[in-house]
Amino acid sequence: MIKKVEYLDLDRLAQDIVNGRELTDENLRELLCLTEEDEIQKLHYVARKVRDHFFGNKVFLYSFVYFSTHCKNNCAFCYYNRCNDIQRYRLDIEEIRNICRALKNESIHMVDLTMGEDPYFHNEPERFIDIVRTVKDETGLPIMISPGVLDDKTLIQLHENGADFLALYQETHDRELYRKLRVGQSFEERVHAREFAKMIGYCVEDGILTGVGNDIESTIKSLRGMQKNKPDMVRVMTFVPQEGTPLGEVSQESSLSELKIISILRLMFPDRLIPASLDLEGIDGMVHRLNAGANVVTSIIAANSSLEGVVNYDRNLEERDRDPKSVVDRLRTMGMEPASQADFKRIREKSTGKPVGIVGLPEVHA
Ligand code: SAM
Ligand code: MD0
Ligand code: SF4
Repeated sequence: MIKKVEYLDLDRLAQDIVNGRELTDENLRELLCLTEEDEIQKLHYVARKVRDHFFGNKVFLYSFVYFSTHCKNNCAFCYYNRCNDIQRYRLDIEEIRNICRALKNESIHMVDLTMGEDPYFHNEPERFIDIVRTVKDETGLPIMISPGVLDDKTLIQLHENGADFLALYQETHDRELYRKLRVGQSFEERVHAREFAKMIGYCVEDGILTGVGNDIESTIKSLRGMQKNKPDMVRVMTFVPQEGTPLGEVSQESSLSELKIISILRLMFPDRLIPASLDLEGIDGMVHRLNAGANVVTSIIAANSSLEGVVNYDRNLEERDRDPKSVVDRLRTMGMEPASQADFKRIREKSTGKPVGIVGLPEVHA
């Protein structure tokens, strides 16, 4: 599909995708198997053409607030799994309020409130609802929640109190691999939480890991699995082995596979949000991910913050360099710039099918 295709044809291929052409499994297989640098660059070129058709040079920026690193689960890939003997923290409401005050003056489109499946909040959801309400009151910004699996009632209450976006990544839609990664966690419950959230008016993000034992066929299963749930945002992250975890000794894959999958995600989800996470390779890594077709920058953390990311490429560095200003400065060198909040509102309204911020089931279009 990409092999031996000249740039002229690539523009036509990009136009076909914009016009609704769907990739077959055979196309996916061929793209995932690309190894020649010039063919991979053509894939990235087509992905950028498609992205630029829908978003121009505009990028969305999410601030990342990991407010509790306690977790009752033991995901084999995660530094914060309950069996890992690490320092953990849980922010109180005043610490969160202070973070919000700093956030207000930055060109951020959404605040991502993330936690481990911390029993302090999971057993008393009102505590989390209170945080969401506080962040909404303090910033007035759209809020993404990344809390792990929550029941329907709690998802409704959170949405009623200001949660706009649910991030809940399946990691893989290959059930056998899922069992090895999200140990002891229900595959169906995770899928249901995203489907229910979508139904009651959230925008939803699904994501997969690569370099975690996923072969080509497993990756195709995951790409199709994400497509089925019609997410508003889709991501892929390279698995980064974490000290003290069951997969800690696995050798880390280069980001080439992640970059290929970002471009493939762009061709499969042409008008959706696709992140370049700073968590993996910081701002230099952001450039490659945007050039592969991403259009969101996530895991933005203030320069003086001591908060964790999730993978934390900069855990042992003196200074964080993933603050909003550093991100925007680098975007500008690429001829890109932050989108407006109005752009973001339009995207969320298009996804939810109703004015954002209104709670309740979307009206059914006859
Ligand atoms: N506890 C919540 C959950 O598990 O959904 C939120 C925590 S954070 C958003 C978890 C996500 O970060 C995982 O779903 C995974 O995609 C990513 N992640 C965690 N550990 C990782 C690692 N070592 N390498 C790459 N991605 C990782
Ligand atoms: C990121 N550290 O985007 C964040 C995290 C959670 N919704 C996102 C994985 O890399
Ligand atoms: Fe806990 Fe989430 Fe990490 Fe799994 S990925 S161990 S649920 S914080």
